[in-house]
Amino acid sequence: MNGDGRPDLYVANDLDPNRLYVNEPADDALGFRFVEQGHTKRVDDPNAGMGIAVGDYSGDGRQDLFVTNSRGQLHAAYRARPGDLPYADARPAFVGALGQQYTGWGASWADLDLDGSPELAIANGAIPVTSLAKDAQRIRVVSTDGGTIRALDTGPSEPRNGRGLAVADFDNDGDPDIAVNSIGGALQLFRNDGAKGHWLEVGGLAPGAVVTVTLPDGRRLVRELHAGSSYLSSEDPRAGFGLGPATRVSALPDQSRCTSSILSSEAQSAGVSVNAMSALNAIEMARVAENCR
Ligand SMILES: [Ca+2]
Ligand SMILES: [Ca+2]
Ligand SMILES: [Ca+2]
Ligand SMILES: [Ca+2]
Repeated sequence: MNGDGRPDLYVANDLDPNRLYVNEPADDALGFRFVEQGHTKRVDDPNAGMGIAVGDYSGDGRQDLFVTNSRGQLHAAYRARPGDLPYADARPAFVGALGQQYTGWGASWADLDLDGSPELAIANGAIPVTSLAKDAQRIRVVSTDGGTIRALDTGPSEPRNGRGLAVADFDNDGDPDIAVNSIGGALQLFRNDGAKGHWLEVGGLAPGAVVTVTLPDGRRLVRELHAGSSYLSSEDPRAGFGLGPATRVSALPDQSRCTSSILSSEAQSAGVSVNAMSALNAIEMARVAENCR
């Protein structure tokens, strides 16, 4: 959360305010302690927090927070700011696209159309569940292009009593796909078809690792690898990037403690050959990660 290389904990906390436990060094056998800073950093939303999505929707390289809440409450959204500044309240940017009629659960950022800007997918389902049919709600997806949050058409998806939501490129064709589990319903697997952009998938790194991809126009895409985010779910262990029309990028994995390791990997990325690029990068990234241990 504060970019110091020590993993922190952010907790969506249902009936209590969300908590932020910042990891600080301690002079004892454990070597660290957690200091609660939810209020100080202004991320202590008191609503019915369920799922957490972490991603840089604002495009400044800093990881922002989105937390799903219940019907009638605004979902919590926090934009990271530089240095020690508290997070900015980004709820007003999202409410126009998401409204307050849905109860949100799992949530994940992913660049679904591979254009270099992330989308946010949210599983929904009303509570308390009194009727599986009546309480079912559709998955929602918003785009963030140009800093404006817009609702996207999710097509003819069946409403479900959605809970967990996980993003992974399950068919390994470069675009992120979405799985949603639900109460009293079958798993939904949304295969992503038609994304036009080029892409890069970086594997072989541990959760907490940060990968930065620099596009030819200088724009930086920063992804942090997570395990167990969203809600009752976990993500693809690879970091996926949509590159838009770019066919050459540089990628830099950074595990923070590893300040002496620098990798600038340039490779061709076009059409099907991008798979070879991903494999090449995965090997190089794994080597850098090994050096960092
Ligand atoms: Ca930290
Ligand atoms: Ca950001
Ligand atoms: Ca996109
Ligand atoms: Ca896919």
